[in-house]
Amino acid sequence: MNAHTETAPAAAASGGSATDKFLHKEVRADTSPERLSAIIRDVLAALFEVIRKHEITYAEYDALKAWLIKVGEDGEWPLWLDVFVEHEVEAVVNRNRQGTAGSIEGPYYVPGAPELPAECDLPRRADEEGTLLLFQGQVRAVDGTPLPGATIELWHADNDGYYSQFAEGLGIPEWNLRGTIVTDAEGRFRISTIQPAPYAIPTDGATGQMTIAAGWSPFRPAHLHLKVSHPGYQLITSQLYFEGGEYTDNDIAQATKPELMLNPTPRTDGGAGNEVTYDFVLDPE
Ligand code: MBD
Ligand code: FE
Repeated sequence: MNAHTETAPAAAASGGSATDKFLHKEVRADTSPERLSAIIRDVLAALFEVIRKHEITYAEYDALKAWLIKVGEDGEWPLWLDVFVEHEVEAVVNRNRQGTAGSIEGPYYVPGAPELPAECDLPRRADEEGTLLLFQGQVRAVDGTPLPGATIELWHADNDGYYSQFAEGLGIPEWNLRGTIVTDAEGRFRISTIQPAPYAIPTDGATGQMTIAAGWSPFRPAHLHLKVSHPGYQLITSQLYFEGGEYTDNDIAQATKPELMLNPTPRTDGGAGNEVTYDFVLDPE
């Protein structure tokens, strides 16, 4: 516990503010009426199967209605969908990748974070808590060619598991622990930040209430979020986790992968904190 935990944000101010952000996103799926019909029919068929299998009662049907209404009222549809559904979409969309594995984007990405040079400090408060982390590596193509001028969008939670712009009332600066890093002439980057804490789904909103009611853990393991891109290559959205960290084998969002584990070790160059190297490999378009 520390100063930042004293005013835990309400669900409406964390999971809920993801709805306000999402409503600014341009959404266009171009799904044909035939495809839409087939998808909806299959979704309903899967639901009917569950109703028959579990012999759903009218009380349970009404509880479902009440809960669905509350997810919307709490503004938690982006949170609920990204926690419980996105991993399956990610698996399908990225199934043929040769390069770095993908993982889910989650509800807390914000485009347009300040641009930073290859060697940089991710914006953080003067009194930012947490173990310092030097995160370095290289961006390459699948054929091994280094990619100078590649873009790494990096965002992550603070030492209490909160994201800037999604924790009203905590006074976290707008772009705290968010940045758009551009790789150097050799495709390398060297970013100084802190290690995030695990994330807990807010337990006062409909998503957390469902999770607790089912007896599930509301946690995600500590993670870094990334979008890595370069003209001529496919953008990859992924996450990196910390080997041996809490909840790495019990992620409520089922978004960990063995190839996305970091193993930071104490810095050997006299600098404080830990260092870790991770290289990204991009698939051609
Ligand atoms: C997160 O921080 C996150 O990454 C996901 C996928 C869902 C909820 C919170
Ligand atoms: Fe996250």
